[in-house]
Formats: sequence, C-alpha cells, structure tokens
Amino acid sequence: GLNLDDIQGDVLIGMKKNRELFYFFTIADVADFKPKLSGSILPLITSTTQLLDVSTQPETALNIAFSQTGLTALNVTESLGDSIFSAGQFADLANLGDFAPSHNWVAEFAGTGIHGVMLFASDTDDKINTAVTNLESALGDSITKVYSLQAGARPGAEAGHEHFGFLDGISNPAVTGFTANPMAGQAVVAPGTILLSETGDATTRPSWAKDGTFLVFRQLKQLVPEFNAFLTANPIVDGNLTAQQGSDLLGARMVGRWKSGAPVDLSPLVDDPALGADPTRNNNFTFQHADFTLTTDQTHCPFSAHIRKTRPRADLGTPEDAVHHIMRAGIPYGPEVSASEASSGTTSTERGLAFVAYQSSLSNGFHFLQQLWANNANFVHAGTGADPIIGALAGAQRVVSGLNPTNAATTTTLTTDFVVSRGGEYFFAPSLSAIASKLSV
Ligand code: N7H
Repeated sequence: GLNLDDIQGDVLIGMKKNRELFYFFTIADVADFKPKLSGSILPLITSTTQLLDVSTQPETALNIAFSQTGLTALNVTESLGDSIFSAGQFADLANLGDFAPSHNWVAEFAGTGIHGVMLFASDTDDKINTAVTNLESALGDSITKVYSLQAGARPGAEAGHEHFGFLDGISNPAVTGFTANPMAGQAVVAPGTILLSETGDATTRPSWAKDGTFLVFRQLKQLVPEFNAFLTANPIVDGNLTAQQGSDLLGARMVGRWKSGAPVDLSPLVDDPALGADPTRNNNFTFQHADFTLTTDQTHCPFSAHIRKTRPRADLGTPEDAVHHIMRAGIPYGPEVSASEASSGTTSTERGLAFVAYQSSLSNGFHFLQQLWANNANFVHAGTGADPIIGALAGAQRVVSGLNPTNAATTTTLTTDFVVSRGGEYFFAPSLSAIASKLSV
C-alpha cells in the first residue's frame, strides 16, 4: 500500500472543506525560511491519513507546493524529470491556447516569480484567515505574499456544482493500492500515474521526489451569463422539446452530463437527477452501445462533449488507456451571478474555477489533455471541433460539430470562450518526508 502519512492530503481525496484559499508567495530569505519550513509549516501540513477520518481532520487543512523557481531558491538542484514543470506555466501559454498574457493573465502569474503556493481549507473564511495570520506571523519576512485567490463551494443546493450549474467532482480515477472499491465505470490507474516513483511511473527521479506530485493551478474565469444567453439563443429544436428543454439539452451536450451529473450517454434527451446522484451508476458508461457504431453515432454523447474530450473511454479502445488521467481538486471562486448580470447577459464581477489537478507527468496529464485533446479540432475524430467548454484557440472562434443530436454534421460556431484562462503555475507538491529531509535542510 501507499504511505498515506507521507502524501499531502489534497492529492488523492481532496481537502473536503467548503472554503479554500490559494496563497502564492516568494521566498524572500532562504536561510530564514528553511528552519521555518520544517518548524512552523511542516507540523501544519495535512496528510492523507489525517483527512481520511473525520476525527483527525484539522479545523483548517494546509498543503504546500513549490514551482521550479521555488525549488531553485531552496538550492534544490536535481531535475525532477519533467521539462514542462521546469519551464513553468508561463512558457507553456501558447501550447495551452491561452490569449496573450497582457490580455488575460493575472499579472503575478505572468513570469516565473511565484515560488510556492499554500492551500488553506476550512469551513469558514474566518478560520482560514486566522490560520493565515498565525502562520504569517511565524514566517515573518522569510516569505512575501504575491497573490491570493479565495474560493469556496457555491451556496445551498448549488454546493458541489461549478458556476455553469453542473455537478462536478464525479469522475476522478481510482488508484490501485489506495481505492478499495472502485465505482462501476471509474478509471483505475497505477499509483505512478499520480505519484512520482510509484509503480507505473517510469521516469528516473531523485529519491526524495517519491510520493510527490505535480500540481497544476489555473485560474479559469467563467462567463456564466454569456454562457446562459448562448444556450437561450440556440435551443436544440426538436418537435418534442420546449425552448427551455432545447437550451438545457444544448448545455448538457456541450458538457456530456446534465446539471444533475447524469451522463448524456445514459440519458440522452432529458435530465435524470436520480441517475446523476447515484455514484454506482453515474460513471457507468463507455460511450459504446449495442447496435451502435461508436465512431459515427452521436445520438447519445457528442464526440466534442467536455467529458468525452478529456476522458474518451471506449474511443481509445478497451481496456481504457491508463496514462492520460489526472486527479482533479478544483473549487469555484467568485460570487453568484447577480440579477443585473443575468438580465444583461454580461459578466461584471469575475467568477470561475480555481482549477487544481495532480499527476506524475505534465506531458501525459493536464498539458496533454488541454493541448492535444481539448484544443484539437480533430480529436476524438476528424472534424469533431474543439471542446466547447474548455477548448481554447488563443481567442479565435471555435467550430464544433455534434451538438445537434438530429444532425451531427451541423456545426456550431462559438465566437465567445465561456472559459478564459487567467493563467497559473505548475508546482511540485512534495511528500512530508521530502520537506523534512530535503527541502528544509
Ligand atoms: Fe472539466 N464543466 O462544468 O463543464 N468538467 N471543467 N476540466 N473535466 C468535468 O465528471 C469544467 C477542465 C476534466 O472522467 C465535469 O467530475 C469547467 C480542465 C476531466 O469522465 C464538469 C471547467 C480540464 C473530467 C466539468 C473545467 C478538465 C472533467 C463533470 C473550467 C483538463 C472527468 C464532472 C472552468 C485539461 C471526465 C465530473 C471523466 C469533468 C466542467 C476545466 C478535465 C461539469 C467549467 C482545464 C478529466
């Protein structure tokens, strides 16, 4: 089994809290910082074991990760064996399809100036702020805060749903040796797909890198009123559907799930909330059906749907590929849509997804999914078009096919990106023992 005392808690199961603060910093004085990293930060780092049992969960959980420039500042010189991590996310911007940084990137992300991120998670912002104040006073001038993003679950019945309204956090891979009973249809991956130097990770790493993982952070702005106005203006027309049902169907086909989480592949024409809420059924599909041509039939799920682009299941053959999987731990940020934003169809206050993903290889994980699947108009098949949710072509319009179930050849031209990257950084989330024996010495 895995050493769950040594793996940071967010990686395999998520922090399980309603509020989360992402605190980005630079190391101002490395000689001052190192003893504080081991003496003040490490005792507060929440392990996987602590999160697994409610009785050992801290009031405020803390995880930490370092960028390449942060490791360099700590005088850690060995290569971790991932060139995309080493170069940083700013250097990867064009591959990801982002706009030029001056348009959309948060200024603090545009470059390699961020050395690390601390993830604070708790039930309330007050508890987080207390933990931050206490840690800041312990760390003194050894670090400098560069930027922060406050995030949290949406209110009431929308908890667990991202800002477009869709239930999130349904499909993460099961990890061999960790997940006791994978759900039907859940991908099963070797631990080395997520954790460095575990079975399934073939790259040579320094010994202290074991059980660390690469953390992708992206601040992804979502244009929610604009998305809703687009659905309202373009309902799928079918004699049996009202305009509202046609708009809901278009949104569901763009995502590949209904707002309840019910997969379009299993419930193609109407939402099925009982299916969406049932973890034994809501992942149990492959896009393949009896009497159905997998490579041409889009009457169930479009080839372009977000969840099909990012996990093609049977499209890549059976058994499913075991490499291109990520562990997602994102959380919404920003306020609910106001009445005036809803009526004008225009965003006035930023909201979106604080996207977090863990993997042992950026070139197989997030970077691959975004560049070679989501942004690639010829994946899953020639002419599919870019992912209508997250596909990004540096601001150019996206032409998507398959959204109309009655005529899959019809194309839809998306002139607005409903998800806009505001940048981020690539980090390495080390094991607790690596913090003690390597990073802080
Ligand atoms: Fe996606 N959305 O609300 O439309 N995503 N995603 N994602 N995503 C998923 O199955 C969303 C983003 C993946 O295993 C669901 O847990 C939004 C990026 C993967 O079947 C919903 C944003 C990347 C899966 C959304 C966003 C991915 C997945 C269904 C940005 C990687 C699992 C819930 C603002 C490059 C696929 C679920 C599977 C699921 C949405 C970003 C990847 C509702 C709004 C950047 C691998």
